[in-house]
Amino acid sequence: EKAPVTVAVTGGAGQICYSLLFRIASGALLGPDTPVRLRILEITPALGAAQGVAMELDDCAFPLLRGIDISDDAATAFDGANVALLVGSRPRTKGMERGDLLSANGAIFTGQGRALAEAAADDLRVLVVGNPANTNCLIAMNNAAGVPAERFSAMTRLDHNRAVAQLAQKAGAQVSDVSRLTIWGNHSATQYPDISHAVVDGRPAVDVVDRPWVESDFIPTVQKRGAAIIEARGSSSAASAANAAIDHVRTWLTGTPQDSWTSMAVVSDGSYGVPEGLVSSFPVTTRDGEWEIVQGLDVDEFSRARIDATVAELADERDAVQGMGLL
Ligand code: NAX
Repeated sequence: EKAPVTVAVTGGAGQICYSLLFRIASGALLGPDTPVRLRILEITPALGAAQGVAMELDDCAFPLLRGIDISDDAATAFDGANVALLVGSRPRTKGMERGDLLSANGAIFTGQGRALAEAAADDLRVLVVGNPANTNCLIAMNNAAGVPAERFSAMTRLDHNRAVAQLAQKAGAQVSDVSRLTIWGNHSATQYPDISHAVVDGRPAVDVVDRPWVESDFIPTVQKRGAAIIEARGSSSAASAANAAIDHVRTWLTGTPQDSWTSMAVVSDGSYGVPEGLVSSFPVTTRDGEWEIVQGLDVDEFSRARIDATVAELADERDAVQGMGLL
């Protein structure tokens, strides 16, 4: 039997984790042959609720689940973690300014970055889901001394999956027939879902769908999908976010398909004019737990303006948290 893999998850009592933890324990994250140990981090007042989730995990009698530990101390929760899913964060509440949001999360992600560096396993891989995801990731990455920056990523896979589904529906194709779609930039309403290199059923997507649809329907629908879910469901995306987190890590560990790529927010090396050091979503290929930014794609004027706008927002967020001494 394979050795168990330790997966640390934060925000264990929250709504995303109510779906995510069960998928992990069932084998969806690491495959049907890999036993898993869960280590859950929650804030002190939510420990009881996290305990309740652990009871339900027990009640599933998942054959691959080899233990659940719960803590309100980051270094304890991250002990030996091979994979860390940072889901918990401080959401924006009524009347909160952006600066308040960044500083509240700054306190969380500086501490969690340090705790990961101190306690996690050498092969650690980190996915930040909690918003503002790119900047929270930037903060954790910069505070995790000794952990290579390439081990950190933020989630734009939900945006990517949303874009794939929208394009497939419009084209009358299956989602599995869509490839080479890209989400650029920030996981926010400025993100740029880009179909200019996408392929639908062997044909260039730009030949399959019309430009007005892309500009006035597709792009805003993907950008505002989170708000549309809240409007319809009365609470924010949870199962689809958990599913995207599973997809993100599974793709990272097992690889992208030949001739295609995925979208991941990773540290920029300056590719496509994105300033070095920002955590931005890019077209990315993966293999055996390593990622690479797809090189050499043409960026037309339309795409350039949209990439620049979302990257400018990321640079603003970086400047704000840098000004707070969080990096
Ligand atoms: P919930 O509010 O249901 O759960 C969050 C949980 O995190 C709570 O139980 C809270 O106690 C816990 N928490 C807060 N601070 C913590 C800390 N310092 N350490 C450990 N746990 C802590 O939110 P949920 O719906 O689960 O969403 C979680 C995060 O994902 C939010 O920030 C949300 O904005 C973000 N999302 C990100 C998405 C993405 O694509 N990147 C999409 C879905 C989602 O909106």
